[in-house]
Amino acid sequence: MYKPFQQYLEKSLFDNFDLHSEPIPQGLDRNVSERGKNPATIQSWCYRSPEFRKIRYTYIDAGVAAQVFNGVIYPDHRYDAPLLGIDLLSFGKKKILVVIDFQPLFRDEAYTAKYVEPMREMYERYGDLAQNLGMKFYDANQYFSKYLLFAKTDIETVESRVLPAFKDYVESYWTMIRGTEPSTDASEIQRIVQAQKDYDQYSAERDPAHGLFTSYFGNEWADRFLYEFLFEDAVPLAVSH
Ligand code: BLA
Repeated sequence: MYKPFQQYLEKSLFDNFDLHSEPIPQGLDRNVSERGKNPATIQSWCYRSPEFRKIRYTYIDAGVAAQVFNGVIYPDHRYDAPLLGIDLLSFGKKKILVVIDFQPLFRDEAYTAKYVEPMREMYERYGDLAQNLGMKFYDANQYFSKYLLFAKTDIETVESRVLPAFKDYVESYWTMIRGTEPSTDASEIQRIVQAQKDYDQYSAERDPAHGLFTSYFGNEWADRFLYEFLFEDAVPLAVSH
């Protein structure tokens, strides 16, 4: 159900950037589970380009039980720009949740003016997808912008509204990165390295998908997937889930 999103992203990436494939750790690029009622397949892709140090996305296809398209694009450390975050979820037709955001690395006023405020016009075109839903797992004030699209919706709206919004966010993310001057200052770059690392740590610790990965593929695989691929710059906590 989210395959058109993946196809669009892939084509737009290849059309706009000089992509190189990045290896995915052994056994994490693809897995198939026969545990559930429906067989579940998870598959991931990873690239880099001069502008982006890590482009990763994952598709989970468990038939009607689960369809997920999740991805994060990390700019090169010379750019303080937000990350592009995508989480499109569908569980058994009734529960469809879509999240698309330019995920800010910093929260100060200058940063917000530079990267978040320009999203406003685009955001306002999709008012129906900006539902102000409360967050259970994450803190909406950390690594989310106030112009994120976050909606509980249905299959028709995914096609008619979410896909156009997704394309708009993706294209304007490319425009944003092109308009950003890469830093050459070592201490500024170090600050960005740390902020992206903090994002991985925060995300790995909060990720609501660990249970989903465990139910299909087991706890060991779930831990590896989280800490060796999705959020590889995070350090596992001493106590596991
Ligand atoms: C919520 N994301 C969720 C949920 C799951 C996933 C299972 C909980 C849905 C629920 O029951 O309410 C799934 N997360 C995944 C999967 C992967 C993952 C499958 O990382 C990896 C393959 N999440 C992101 C990114 C964003 C994001 C990049 O990974 C940013 C756009 C947002 N996901 C996001 C938000 C919620 C969510 C805001 C709601 C969480 C909350 O209520 O706190």
